[in-house]
Amino acid sequence: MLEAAAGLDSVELRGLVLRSREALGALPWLVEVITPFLRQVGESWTDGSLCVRHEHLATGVVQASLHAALLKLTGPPGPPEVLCATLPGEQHGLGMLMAGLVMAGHGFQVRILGPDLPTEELLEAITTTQAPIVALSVSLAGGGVEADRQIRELERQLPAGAALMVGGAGARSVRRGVRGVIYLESLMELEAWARERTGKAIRE
Ligand code: B12
Repeated sequence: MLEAAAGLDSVELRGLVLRSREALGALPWLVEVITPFLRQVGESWTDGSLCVRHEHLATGVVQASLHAALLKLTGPPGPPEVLCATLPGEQHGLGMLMAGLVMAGHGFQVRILGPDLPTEELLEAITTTQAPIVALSVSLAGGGVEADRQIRELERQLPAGAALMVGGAGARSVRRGVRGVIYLESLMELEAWARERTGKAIRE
């Protein structure tokens, strides 16, 4: 996959992504293929072996395949509902899509509100949908005291009955995190959380 990205071969990359999705279940695909691939892209970008154009092409292919997988899993409307987003200023949106996909696999009605979402927009969306879960993804680049401050402020303003879930490489790290927020370290932890909550195994 890295070779296809380096060669700007989006057709080959799309084929590899789709074939691995078909060969594996949703969770192993995300954990064993997509996550390491994105991390490799990040490392190659840092060491200069890939440039922005390669990263953008790779990200675009992955993003499209995650959206396609999400569409396939979307069932009839109804509870449990979840809103997925990232904090203002956070442009890394793939973790949010991956978390959404795991939850959709468990029968959650997932609404993707996208990255870099203003707090007031998110609060309006929670009020409109009355979703009980709001899942946020915080990247390595986005995590830190400012993200914690935004999360604390959001938690304080949440309507009754709504809970905030936060994950991603920058979500908490060594920081203590914000009281009242559900922190989950990985997609595996999310899968276990969703299984316990719904009593259902993940749909493929
Ligand atoms: C693609 C990418 C971008 C794209 C994002 C496009 C998009 N549509 O998402 C763009 C080009 C926008 C971008 C920009 C930047 N990026 Co960037 N990016 C990446 C890259 C290659 C992949 C990101 C990704 O999707 N990762 C997905 C997974 C792999 O991330 P994860 O957070 O570990 O999440 C996993 C789990 O924690 C969990 N999870 C995630 N979210 C959630 C949520 C819940 C609820 C749960 C339960 C679980 C969960 O599931 C994930 C999969 O297993 C990473 C490399 C990397 N290692 O991640 C760099 C990386 C994150 N970026 C980096 C940097 C520096 C930047 C910029 C500052 C660069 C710049 N100078 O402009 C900007 C910042 C933009 C901003 N303000 O947000 C650095 C951060 C380093 C650091 N320590 O700060 C990284 C690590 C690259 C590197 N090696 O240097 N980036």
